[in-house]
Amino acid sequence: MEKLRQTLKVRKERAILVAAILRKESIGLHTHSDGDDLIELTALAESAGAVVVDRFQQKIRTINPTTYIGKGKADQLAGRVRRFKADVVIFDNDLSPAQIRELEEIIAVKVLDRSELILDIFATRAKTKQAKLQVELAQLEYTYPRLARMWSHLDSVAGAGGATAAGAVGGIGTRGPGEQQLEIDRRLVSKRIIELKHELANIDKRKIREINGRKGLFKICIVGYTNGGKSTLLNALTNAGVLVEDRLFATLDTRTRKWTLARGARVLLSDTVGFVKSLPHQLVASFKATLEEAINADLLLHIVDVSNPDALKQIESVNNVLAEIGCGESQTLKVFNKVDIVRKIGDLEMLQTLFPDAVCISAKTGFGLEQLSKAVLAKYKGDELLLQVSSSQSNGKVQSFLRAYGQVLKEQYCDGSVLIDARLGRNQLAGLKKLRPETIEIVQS
Ligand SMILES: Nc1nc2c(ncn2[C@@H]2O[C@H](COP(=O)(O)OP(=O)(O)OP(=O)(O)O)[C@@H](O)[C@H]2O)c(=O)[nH]1
Ligand SMILES: [Mg+2]
Repeated sequence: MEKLRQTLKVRKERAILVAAILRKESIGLHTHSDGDDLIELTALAESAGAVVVDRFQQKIRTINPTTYIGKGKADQLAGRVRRFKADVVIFDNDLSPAQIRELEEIIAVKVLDRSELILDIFATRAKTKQAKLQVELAQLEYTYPRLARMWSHLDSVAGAGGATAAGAVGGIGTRGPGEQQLEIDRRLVSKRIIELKHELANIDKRKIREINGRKGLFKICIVGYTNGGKSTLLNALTNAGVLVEDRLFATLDTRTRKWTLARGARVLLSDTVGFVKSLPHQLVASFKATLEEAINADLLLHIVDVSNPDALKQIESVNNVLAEIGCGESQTLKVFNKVDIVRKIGDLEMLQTLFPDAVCISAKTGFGLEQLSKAVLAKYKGDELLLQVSSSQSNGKVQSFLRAYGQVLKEQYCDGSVLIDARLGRNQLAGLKKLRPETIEIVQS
């Protein structure tokens, strides 16, 4: 198993990056400028520890079923691999096992696709036991269908993690293990997958118990594209001391801290793993326990790095992942971060037109945090109700509650009771009811 994971590592290897972009002539829509795919892939490859030596962008009309890019282009790529002494070629696209096999034969070095690269980054970053198990499961599930390739690969590619162009691949024809060995390996992998699922299910249960223990508290989870500034925001609001790095996927687990919005309004704030475009489905599935915080949140703060020219596409990617984990309908507040380094004001204005309720902040300088706190407080309270509450004068808790969480407008005392006119957020109504006042009348909602 260890051998299998080693194969996918790209640490310190010389990498050539390839993005094959399907021409969408019929639609005539340009959703991003040329080169964007490689900017993100470069950041991902560097995050994994690879040294990017060359980049190759190819517009294609159709996907070649055997080699993804055209055969001629694959030959050109082989030439560049020799010229730059590359050890690995990383595609921005997701390739089929057969396509990878074919490409490796032509290019003569290891070929990885985008999902394998992301899985490798997660493997490098995983620190907690839970994260390690989650990544191992995702890697095994993703590579399981590729097992035939992996094993032939191990035999033919010289030393995973340190292969050089010279003599790297002996070709698929020199496949090492026979079919029987392959079958044994498959069985080992599926056994390990079952074990991992079992272990993770236990962690999952513990996590759910932990979250249930926080019932009654208002839970907020910061979500967003990786490197958007989620951990920086958690630190700025709660002094959490979470690691912040200008690197993709700095955070792989979830931290939860108490955050005081205003008098009487204490909430729980969590920071979690970041998302990225086309996050491998297996990874999202196995990170379910980590994402449990987002799934159970009363409010999601969707943080957007508005200094990134791809901000809008990143919002879409995050929405897709949220829908995948079942948070598509959750109450969300958009937070536009990094306004201190926005270069194109026009882009920010366009985003503000699309999302007029978004709050602009800089988690780094502290700009806008006060306004964010107010906006969150409004969500915490819910829409404001005008109430008339009657309570026994001996039950002082009702009055204190209304003073702390709402706004008392009038108090009238008669016959041992007090009649209070007050404003209160809809979400606080349950708390008020628990204190058992004599009557609650909603005068206006
Ligand atoms: N200029 C500027 N930089 C920021 C701001 N917020 C965060 N950053 C920087 O952006 C980088 C990423 O910040 P993180 O807080 O680690 O981002 P994250 O969303 O937690 O990222 P992952 O955990 O990797 O998904 C760091 O270098 C931060 O210093 C901001 O408001 N302005
Ligand atoms: Mg983080």
